[in-house]
Order: sequence, then C-alpha cells, then structure tokens
Amino acid sequence: MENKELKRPSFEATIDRKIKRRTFISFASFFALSGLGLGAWKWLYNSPEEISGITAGAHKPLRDALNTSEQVFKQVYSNTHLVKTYPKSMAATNVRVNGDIGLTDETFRVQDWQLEVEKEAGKLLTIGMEQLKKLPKTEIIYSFKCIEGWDQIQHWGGLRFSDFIQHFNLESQSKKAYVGMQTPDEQYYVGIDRESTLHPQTILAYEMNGYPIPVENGAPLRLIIPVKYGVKNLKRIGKITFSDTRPRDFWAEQGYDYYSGL
Ligand SMILES: Nc1nc2c(c(=O)[nH]1)N[C@H]1C(S)=C(S)[C@@H](COP(=O)(O)O)O[C@H]1N2
Ligand SMILES: [Mo]
Repeated sequence: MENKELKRPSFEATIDRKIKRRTFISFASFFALSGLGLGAWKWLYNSPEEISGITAGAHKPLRDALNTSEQVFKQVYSNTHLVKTYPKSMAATNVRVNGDIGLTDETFRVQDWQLEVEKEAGKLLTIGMEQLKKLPKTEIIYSFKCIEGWDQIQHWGGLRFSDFIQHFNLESQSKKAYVGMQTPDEQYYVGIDRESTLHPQTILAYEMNGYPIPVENGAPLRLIIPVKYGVKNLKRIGKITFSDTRPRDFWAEQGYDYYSGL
C-alpha cells in the first residue's frame, strides 16, 4: 500500500484555487446581471404603449416617467415663478423665423381673420382683433427658446391669456385641465396644461417689436408662452378649445415631450 502522506496544500495551490473561485464569481455575476438587464429590457419592450395619437406610442414606463416629471415641474414652477426679462434695447431686431406648418394656406387673409373659441361642444364664440386690442396691453422681452438649440431675446406685445379668459367670461371653461390651440387650417396644433396658460407672462400676442406681427412670425395673433419651449408657441391662432383630456399636439405626436416646459 502506498503511504498516503497527509500533505498540506502548497502555497501555489491555494493561490490557484482563489483565482479560480474569483474567476467563477466574476463570470457568474456577469451572467446574472446580463439576465437582469435583458429582463428589464423585455419588461419595457412588452409594457403597454400609450394611445399613439397623443404621445407617439411611447412605452408606458417611459411615458410615466415623463408624466411624473410633468407633475413635479407643475409644482415647482408655480405661477409665482417669473421668467427672466430684459431691457428693450436687448431685443433682437432680426427676429428668427422657424416653422411654417399651418401658415401656408394661400387663401388666408389677415384682414378677414377672426378668433374662434369653443365654449362647449359645437358652440363657438368669434372674436375680432379690435375686441382683443381693447384689453390692457402687456409687453414682454425675454429669451425665446427652441428645442432645436437656439434662443433669442425677443419683444412681444399683446393681452394676457388670463385677462382674455376673464374678459370673455371663460372662467368655467378654463377650469378644465388643458387648453388646445390650432391654426385656421388645422395643420399645426398644441395642447397646454391650464396652469401654464394662466401664467402671468403668457400672452396672446399681436405685436412684435411694437408693430403688428409679420405673417411668418404668426400674424395676426400668436401664442407667447415663456414657460414653454418654442414648439408650444403656436403662430396664427385660429381656434381655442378647453378640455380635461389632452388635446392633440403636433410635436407630441412625433414623440416630443408633451409638457415641453422650461
Ligand atoms: N403655426 C405654427 N406655429 C409654430 C410653428 C410652426 O411650424 N407652425 N413652429 C413652432 C416652433 S418649433 C418654434 S421654435 C416657433 C418659432 O417662432 P418664430 O418663427 O416666430 O421664430 O414657432 C412655433 N410655432
Ligand atoms: Mo422650435
């Protein structure tokens, strides 16, 4: 019989085992974490999509995250938070033009324009420019921001949206969660949370740099809403609606954030 000597493992052998164990742990963790990642991705991929009409069918968890940030922003940016304003001398004289969706109808005549307000389903109120100009004029010089990456200090004049609501007895309508606006040809349209429309710096503008707004910048009436990115500042307003559900929004339908707050 062989003499089985009780041998203590050599130093080298111990190191070798330790390395093997660590290698095993590394690989096991790698596979476990990969599995988690794949699972998370599958969970997101298989999660329900939102109704594609309003927000381009984002998967629900992503959309939920955006909607949660909307709630947070609404709390943080209450109507007491004012956007920074500048002296008139800083306003651009060469005002940028960006986007002409809803402005291409050849038959449109500024002189014949009237604003339509949907008081309730099928019941329209029509308002002429002279009526709007009777209300107190508010001017604002601020930094207009486009999500494409440019900004410019611009000077706009018009009436506060909140004054408009009061003057035309639209208080009950404006209790609804959203305001919708669209061009007369219905090619461009936005939906905005009521709080932002009632912000003291939100105006229905009819002047740019002290003169009637040029056609390409949204004549005769456009929205200037400094708490939002450019996309929500609809040019050439044709109709205003009120609703508790989100109105259609041109860029949200293309996948942009519906709230688009600054
Ligand atoms: N009717 C209409 N309004 C619109 C747009 C448009 O394409 N059509 N583009 C929006 C975008 S993305 C921006 S940045 C601003 C640009 O306004 P401006 O042309 O006066 O610079 O208008 C917004 N309002
Ligand atoms: Mo924009």
